[in-house]
Amino acid sequence: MTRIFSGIKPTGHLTLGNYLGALRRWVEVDQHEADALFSVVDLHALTIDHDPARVRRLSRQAATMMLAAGLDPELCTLFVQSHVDEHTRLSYLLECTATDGELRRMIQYKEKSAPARAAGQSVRVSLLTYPALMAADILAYGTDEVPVGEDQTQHVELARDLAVRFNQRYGHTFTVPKATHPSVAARVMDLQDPTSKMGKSHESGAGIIYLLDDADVVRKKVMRAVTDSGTDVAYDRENSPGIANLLEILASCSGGNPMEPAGVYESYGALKKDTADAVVELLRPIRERYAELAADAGHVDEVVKKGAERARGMARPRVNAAYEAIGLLPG
Ligand code: AQP
Repeated sequence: MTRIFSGIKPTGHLTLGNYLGALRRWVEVDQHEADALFSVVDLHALTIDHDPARVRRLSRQAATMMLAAGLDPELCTLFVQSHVDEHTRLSYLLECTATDGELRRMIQYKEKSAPARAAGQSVRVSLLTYPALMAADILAYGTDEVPVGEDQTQHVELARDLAVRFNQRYGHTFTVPKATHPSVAARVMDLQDPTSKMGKSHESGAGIIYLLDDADVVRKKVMRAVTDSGTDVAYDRENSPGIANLLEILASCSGGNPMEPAGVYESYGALKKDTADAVVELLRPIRERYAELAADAGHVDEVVKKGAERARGMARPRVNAAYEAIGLLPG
């Protein structure tokens, strides 16, 4: 059976991008068809300035949201990354396999370190080494496939390179994984800036639809979405990114193709109204289930505790084998 690993970083409230780009497919397809592990990758939230209480709160919230969206602990393994030590144990070996040039080339590193430097702030070493930890998340489980949004492709490519290099140098230890993406909405864009992705840690939330936004807030955000000055509703990512983004969101919510509704609308307003309605309907059951689950934090804690035990059992033999292969004396 195909082994799948993917994760969500608790750096903000989960967004429509997280859902359409990743979570929905984990729920609808991956947990049914594969041996799937899904993790709240909390260690990755420590690579930038963070508030400890907020990270803890967002970690539980992310696990709750993953359950509310439909992950079923009977069908998949849901756990918190820091509860399974094998991730950090393996990460060090992969830092010893990667080069600093490789890590410096990562787009997310460049995008996140440049503004910090420009503002005279220091950059944490972990922001540079984060892809080695992400490679460890993936490789520890003998993962075949990593279902992610397009923004994560480069990191999965690095995990592939490190697996191949490690296997060549020290003997076959890791499965070489590949990234998979949804066919529509692999990159949901910010409604106020449709040339940048909808990211949960952006400071202004005006262009971001959070999964917990209520119907009125969703409607306001979609109706105020930035569009170009024309009137034609055509699917053209390059010249009309705002409209293309709305068409993708609408198609993704209703399971269609963004080209189809493009010809149907005669005004931007009508497209926005239908998109808002589709998003509201998509999120309604998730918000309702979230409210039930959030009232019982003990249940969520129990689910992730059991998930961590299962994950540990899966990761430990491979990580121990990697320690031995690289030349460390067994303890
Ligand atoms: N806008 C998006 N469109 C499609 N997919 C997306 N994902 C995130 N944003 C979009 C996918 O969601 C999964 C979990 O993402 P993550 O939490 O690991 O971190 P990220 O990719 O860095 O997401 P964010 O929301 O943009 O976080 P910040 O703002 O903290 O960097 C991944 O599969 C991701 O591809």
